[in-house]
Amino acid sequence: MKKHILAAILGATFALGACEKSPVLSESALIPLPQEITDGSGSFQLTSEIGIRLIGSGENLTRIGEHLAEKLRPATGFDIPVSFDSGEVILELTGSEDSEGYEIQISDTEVKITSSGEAGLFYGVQTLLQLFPAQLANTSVQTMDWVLPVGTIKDAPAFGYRGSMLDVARHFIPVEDVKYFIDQMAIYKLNYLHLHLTDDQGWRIEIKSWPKLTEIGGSTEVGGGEGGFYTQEEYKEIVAYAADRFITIVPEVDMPGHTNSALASYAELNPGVNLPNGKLDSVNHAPLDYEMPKKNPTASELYTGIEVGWSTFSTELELTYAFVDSVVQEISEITPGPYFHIGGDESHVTEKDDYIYFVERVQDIVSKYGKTSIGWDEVATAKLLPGNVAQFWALEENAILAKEQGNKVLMSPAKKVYLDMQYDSTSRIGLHWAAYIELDSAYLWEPTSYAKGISAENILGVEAPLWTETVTNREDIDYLTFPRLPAIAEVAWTKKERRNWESFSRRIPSHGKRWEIQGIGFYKSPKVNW
Ligand code: TNX
Repeated sequence: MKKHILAAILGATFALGACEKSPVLSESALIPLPQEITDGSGSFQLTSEIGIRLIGSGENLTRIGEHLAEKLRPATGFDIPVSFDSGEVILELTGSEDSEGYEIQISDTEVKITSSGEAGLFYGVQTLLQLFPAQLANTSVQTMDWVLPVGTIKDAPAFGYRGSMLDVARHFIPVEDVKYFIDQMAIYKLNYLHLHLTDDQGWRIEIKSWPKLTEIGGSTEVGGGEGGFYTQEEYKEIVAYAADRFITIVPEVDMPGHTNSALASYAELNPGVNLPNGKLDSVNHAPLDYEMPKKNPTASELYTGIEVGWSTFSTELELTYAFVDSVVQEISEITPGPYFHIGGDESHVTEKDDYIYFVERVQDIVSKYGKTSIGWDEVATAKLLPGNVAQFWALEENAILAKEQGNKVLMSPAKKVYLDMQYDSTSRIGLHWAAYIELDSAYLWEPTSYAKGISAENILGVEAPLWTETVTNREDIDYLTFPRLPAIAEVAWTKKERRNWESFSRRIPSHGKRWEIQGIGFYKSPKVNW
């Protein structure tokens, strides 16, 4: 009798084991999908004895190893030492290039990630982390087998610029939430975070020579909340935090439109200004020699609504350029990345000629401080400096103007990648002036054929902006960002031949599980079987 029970138990256990499919590498829920995946047979199991071994040299190699260990430790409960001596999970840096490509080889005894660049190694780590079961996202120990399928992955991105944008002006986003967003971007191999630092409703970055920008201009936001701003120290902290995750910050000062917060901070920036003795009274501002306008200066009112296109800098006022010079200088000095975004969108109340004159002068200022300008697509109506970039959001004809000047285009078509667009008419927040953007719509477009006349060689990359007129906190960010940001990350990383909505919709639920574990309130798109 006893024998029979034992046999039954054994049989049942065996049958259960046989039913449980061991994971297959090419069926893993990787986002963005790697270029090449080759299946092997067998599996690698992470045990409590496991260590991470580093091979090569590079100032960030240890940090990348630690990053991996820190992600593996909480849920596995294993020690996972990182060393140059031994370990079954190997990170090998084979060069000192800024390569973003990598290779992963998994056998039943070893996992090895190889890249000739630190960024590539970091991306290999992100891929490896996604190969583990979703339970890895837990912060407490989970008793389970941590098994990886055997095989090989070879990967590299389609585009070198894969970005997102946070509008920290309409609603201020605190440093902690920006860092949180950076963490999420890193998981999906995005490498540029554009910060929209100024707009009509708020000025969010300390400028030491123009302190009222943040004192006054930073004091409110859409809806009349208290606003806020980053000190230069805090901005540097964001820059460093992003750099640790191979993400470059692109600061934007939007001008000549979208400038009410500056105009409300300094009366003398408004047209009709009359400065004492024709000189600036602040020690920090360069003295000016030009004809003084007649009228007394009046600062504009702070603005907390969401209309666009009604403010403008005074393009004929010399002080405007002295102002822009200081702002660009101070921000450039604390920005290691190559780009400075000058905005340039929706300047509906700036005369066309004045607009062109302004954009061209500001480009020169940016270039003087060693940066490359990016501007919203309207800037292509001016003569762009070589290397400068037009960010396509609305008008194809502007993208073509950029191309005809030999300049590159950054693809941010509002109808596809504007994260502030509602998913459908029932979405609790968001706008819909460009489109309703369901998950499949955000996924199903191809940068190299989206805008007529703009093909691969004209494109710098892809960026998904999150405008924040309706976004007030982290829950709002999560709701609009997930799951669309991973979809757009795949558009930017994975070559078009490899992309497929069916496949994406099968991979995304595993990410949903991770978000659930982490308390990320994502949008459960009805297009996906979560
Ligand atoms: C258009 S896109 C804008 C922003 C708004 C956004 C809202 C662009 C360059 N300008 O000022 O925040 O629409 O969706």
